[in-house]
Amino acid sequence: MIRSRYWLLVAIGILAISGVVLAVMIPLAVTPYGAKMQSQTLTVTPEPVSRLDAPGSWMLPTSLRINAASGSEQVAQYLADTLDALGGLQTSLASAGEISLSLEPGQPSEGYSLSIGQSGVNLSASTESGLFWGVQTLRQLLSGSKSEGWSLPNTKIIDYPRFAYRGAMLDVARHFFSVDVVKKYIDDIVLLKLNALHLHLTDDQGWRIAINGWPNLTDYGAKTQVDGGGGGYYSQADYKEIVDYAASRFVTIVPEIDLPGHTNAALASYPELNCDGKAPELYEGIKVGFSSLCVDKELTYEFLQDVLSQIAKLTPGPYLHIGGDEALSTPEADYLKFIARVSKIASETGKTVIGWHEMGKSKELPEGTIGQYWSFTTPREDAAELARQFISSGGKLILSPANAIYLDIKYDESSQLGLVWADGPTSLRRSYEWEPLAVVPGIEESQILGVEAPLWTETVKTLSDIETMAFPRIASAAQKAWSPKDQASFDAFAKQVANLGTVLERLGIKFEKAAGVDWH
Ligand code: TNX
Repeated sequence: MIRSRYWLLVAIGILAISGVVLAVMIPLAVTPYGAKMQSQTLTVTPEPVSRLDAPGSWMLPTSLRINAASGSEQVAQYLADTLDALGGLQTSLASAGEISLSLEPGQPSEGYSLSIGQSGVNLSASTESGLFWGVQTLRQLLSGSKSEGWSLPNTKIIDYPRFAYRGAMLDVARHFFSVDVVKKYIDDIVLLKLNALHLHLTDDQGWRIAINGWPNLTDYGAKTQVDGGGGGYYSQADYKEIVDYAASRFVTIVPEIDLPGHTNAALASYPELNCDGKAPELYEGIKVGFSSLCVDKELTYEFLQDVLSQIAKLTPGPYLHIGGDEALSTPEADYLKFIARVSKIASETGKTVIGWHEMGKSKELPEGTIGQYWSFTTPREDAAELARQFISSGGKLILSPANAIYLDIKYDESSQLGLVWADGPTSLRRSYEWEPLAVVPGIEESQILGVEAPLWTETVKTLSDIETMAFPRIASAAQKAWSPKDQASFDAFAKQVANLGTVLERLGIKFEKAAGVDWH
């Protein structure tokens, strides 16, 4: 009797203790990647470094005040505009508020910490860029509607990027895109905390930036694009407008003048740039590797001195990209002579030079030249060796593995847009399942500057085409670039992407309902 009562008490005790433990654990349950039981649909992409949810959510008052610490007014205004655009809220900047932005030293570069609770939102960072990325997290955590109001889940997030360079590339040469389209793409990519936009400004099909002293480049060489339809170019004032807009979104513009191949538009504009003095026809097809600047003419270097110094002067960011890819009609010895000379001209502008990985053939690269790797996630031919050459000359790598994050490759056989090389089609799964450190054997984490997702535009003609090819695969590139090394499985990532789809829809960003995602 006494014994059985004893066991009954023990059993009740165990039940009571486990009940308390469960009650505490369930609301706080954290998966290794931070997705919570309570708010599983309100995931953030790229996945934050750490996240701890609490039960419940905070309803935003319709009349909302943001308290912006001095130095953070620009980000606060961006947040206010973003919130007001949802509908149903009226946001103002004030000396006290439900949302507070503060600048405090001590957090990692571009990092932020965010806490959402019953009294509102606290966002802090060491720099404005950190606050800006924290605001992007907030945008993805919002749920609700204009009529029912908006809420944010109770949570604490600590977050910072794995890599300093997180890029997208837009080819404005194969098809030209207006200043407004480029600005919209900048607005789109910051949602994923990308901080660089590489503009491929020149190619065989068109020269897209005005250069003082060389008017034919734009009067003539900009009039074409793939399959006709006119082309176009940026005046220097247009380009300035783009770099300024990008800077207001903490995005660095990386200009590329592709040399010595991919230069038919320039060669067509100036006969004297050709070795035989004869200008080729303008070109509107999609072949590569048939054009080359004349390596032995002094005029070539006078031309490039003008081009590169003017572009450098117009560009506030630290980088100048000089291409160097697919120079298939430049003999190897000429290529080496040319790269040594032009990379020196480029670095004398004061910028850090970037080149596609073929430039690693040169043993005379300026110290610190960055290589952009575009072979596959498992390197083909001598790509890894060429990439390592940049490391040997004190530089780092930007990784753009073509079989994973070339956004111009078809999603599947039925895709209307896109090309099919690079082992394509490229599913969302394939864009996600790779690890930056495993691409080029023999390099270290610190030798990777970052990750960039290029969008070549042979088949891409409009903003809607751009967005559909980029989203959602660009989210894979963003997660590789931002989130810590041991990343969520594809299945967990697919859940994030499903939530991202809701956010994209709310923001009016087009996307492909790619296979592998249970779209809401
Ligand atoms: C390769 S990869 C290119 C581009 C093409 C692209 C199409 C590289 C540096 N160059 O010229 O547009 O493939 O996917």
